[in-house]
Amino acid sequence: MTKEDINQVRERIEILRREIDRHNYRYHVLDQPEISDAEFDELLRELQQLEEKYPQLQDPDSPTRRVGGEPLASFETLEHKVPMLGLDNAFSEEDLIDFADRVKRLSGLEELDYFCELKIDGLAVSLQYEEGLFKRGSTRGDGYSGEDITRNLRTIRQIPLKLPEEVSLEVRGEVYINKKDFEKLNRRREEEGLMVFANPRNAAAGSVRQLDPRLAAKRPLKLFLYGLGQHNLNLSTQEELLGYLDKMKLPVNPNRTICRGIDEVRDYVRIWQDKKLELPYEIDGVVVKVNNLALQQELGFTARSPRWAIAYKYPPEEKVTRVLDIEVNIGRTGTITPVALLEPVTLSGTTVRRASLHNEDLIIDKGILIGDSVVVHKAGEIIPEVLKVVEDKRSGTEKEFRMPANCPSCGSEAIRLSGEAARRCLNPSCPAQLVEKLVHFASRRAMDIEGLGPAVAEMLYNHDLVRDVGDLYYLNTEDLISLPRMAEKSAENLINALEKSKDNPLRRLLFGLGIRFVGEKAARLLAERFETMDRLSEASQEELTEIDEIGPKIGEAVEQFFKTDETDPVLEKLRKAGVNFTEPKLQAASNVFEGKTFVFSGALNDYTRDQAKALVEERGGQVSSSVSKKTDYLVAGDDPGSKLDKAEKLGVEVIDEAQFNVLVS
Ligand code: 0OX
Repeated sequence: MTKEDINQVRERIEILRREIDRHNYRYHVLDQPEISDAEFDELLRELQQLEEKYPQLQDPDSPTRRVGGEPLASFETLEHKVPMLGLDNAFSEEDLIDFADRVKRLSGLEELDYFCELKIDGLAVSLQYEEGLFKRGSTRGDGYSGEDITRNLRTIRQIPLKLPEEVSLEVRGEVYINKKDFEKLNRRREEEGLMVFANPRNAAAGSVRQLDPRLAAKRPLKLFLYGLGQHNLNLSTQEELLGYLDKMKLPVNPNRTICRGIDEVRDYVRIWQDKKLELPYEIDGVVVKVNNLALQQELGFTARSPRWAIAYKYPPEEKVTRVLDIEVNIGRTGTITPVALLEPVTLSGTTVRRASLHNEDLIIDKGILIGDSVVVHKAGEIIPEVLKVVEDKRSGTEKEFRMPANCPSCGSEAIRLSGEAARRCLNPSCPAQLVEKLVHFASRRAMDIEGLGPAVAEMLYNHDLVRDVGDLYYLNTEDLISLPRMAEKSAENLINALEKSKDNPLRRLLFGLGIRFVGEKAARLLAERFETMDRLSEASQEELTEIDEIGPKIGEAVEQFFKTDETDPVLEKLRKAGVNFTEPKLQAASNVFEGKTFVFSGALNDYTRDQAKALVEERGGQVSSSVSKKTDYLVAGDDPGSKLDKAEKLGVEVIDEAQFNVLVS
């Protein structure tokens, strides 16, 4: 290889690294991807291959080097040159005014500007950059030294490994997990019999403090940065500081504002009291800071916290209610979960009647008895959770709950497998599991069979009409009408919904079949790669795990599923009934979208961004990454984020995925 050749490779590598960094930033920080996931993977793969072939051109700060190395035995300690102090709290508007009065008194100023930021409920971290390169990062610890979590932080794609300028500085912020991601993570953990996290904050803290960076990389960690530690920048206000972090392509929360005087702060705090429920992440208040940095310095710190900032804390939405009873629920994989039946209470706008208690250890740890008064809230503002028992309210009549030694549905032994927190019923013909399987199969994100909820599924089973999902397609209206409380119209609707569901793409069927560890994403990846059920059923471990993101655990579960004796008869029933076993390729269509511009925001259930874009383009339309007056439709998926606000402001038509489906069909 000549010198020119190697120079050409070097140049290509540099272009790839820059491009990958740019796309990472657009995707993870701006939420405005320009290219599809597949195109991004292609760039990354090309870079990986070149770096493997030319080891002399490797670079520890290359975007290919985000995860690496063996699990640690423990974390090293890193000292904070500038202490990472906590914040003083304000719990009322009076406390806010007291804070402002103190600032006025100490500064001698009558009027001054404050800067308000949302208080992210996560884990404080510090990141150190040297000459523009991310060198190390740590937790807050005791404020003077924390744990070296560099390798975990490197896995967070929002953290640039290289800044646009060669500056040396320490930035501080909060690592967090989105509410929906938290829910998904816990659902998966529950399925796997692992301990669930109590709230998004604990999930974020547990993940960041995970000793194996490869596991940390799988957690949906995100962060916002809001301050500096050691640095030699010349900045004059907090507003400017955050603008500078933005310019350095670091993730900064866009919901921030300058307030002229404490009255404006109070208004801001009031607005977010309700609006916080619309955010995709949890906040526990608003951080109010003196905007002028010189004045901040002048005001200085007490032993515990800065005098120039305060955290206005929203009261947590907690209520006291009673545990009327504890029942157990059997999931579709046999997990036996205790559930508290509560005296109904309203929390974050909905009536709560049940709360999962997850497993027996948790009941013992919290000391929950049947009949107890308990404090409840919604973890991640979504999931009802029993926080603690109000022991003072005990009357002595409360009863201890005992986890059943046998499955209450089929009587098989409820086994606690080693390393699992949950008990399981291992009987594959357990009625409760079969009913849950039917419910999952029919759920919106799977086969979307309207009218087949838990009550109907249970009746179908109890009346010997259905034993597995294959039997559903052999039901007729008469069968259904014979069920108690099933009107003719409902029966017809259900038959129609079943008929319609036969045309679902393979990915929905695969997800619906409830193969262990195969969630929606894995189902889609498998369907896209193998295109038919037959090809998938014959795929080897190697072929399965060739797909990025399909690891050995999923691979084995898929292989096992097709090997199990019970699977074949079910698939045969489905096939004979005419249920679609293929994943359709994107179809060509007419130019119905000519001149129309679409913007996608948030996650779609049925399509990857790439597929959705292709659907629009095949119909003569255009897809743009940002909303403007020229946008014709904003397609809002889950967690649509700021684009939705912008679309609403500009009067752009907002449609959901179902409406998009109608437009393309
Ligand atoms: C937050 C948050 C926390 C840090 C030390 C002095 C000011 N959780 O979102 N802290 C701060 O600033 C403190 N800002 C925030 N936005």
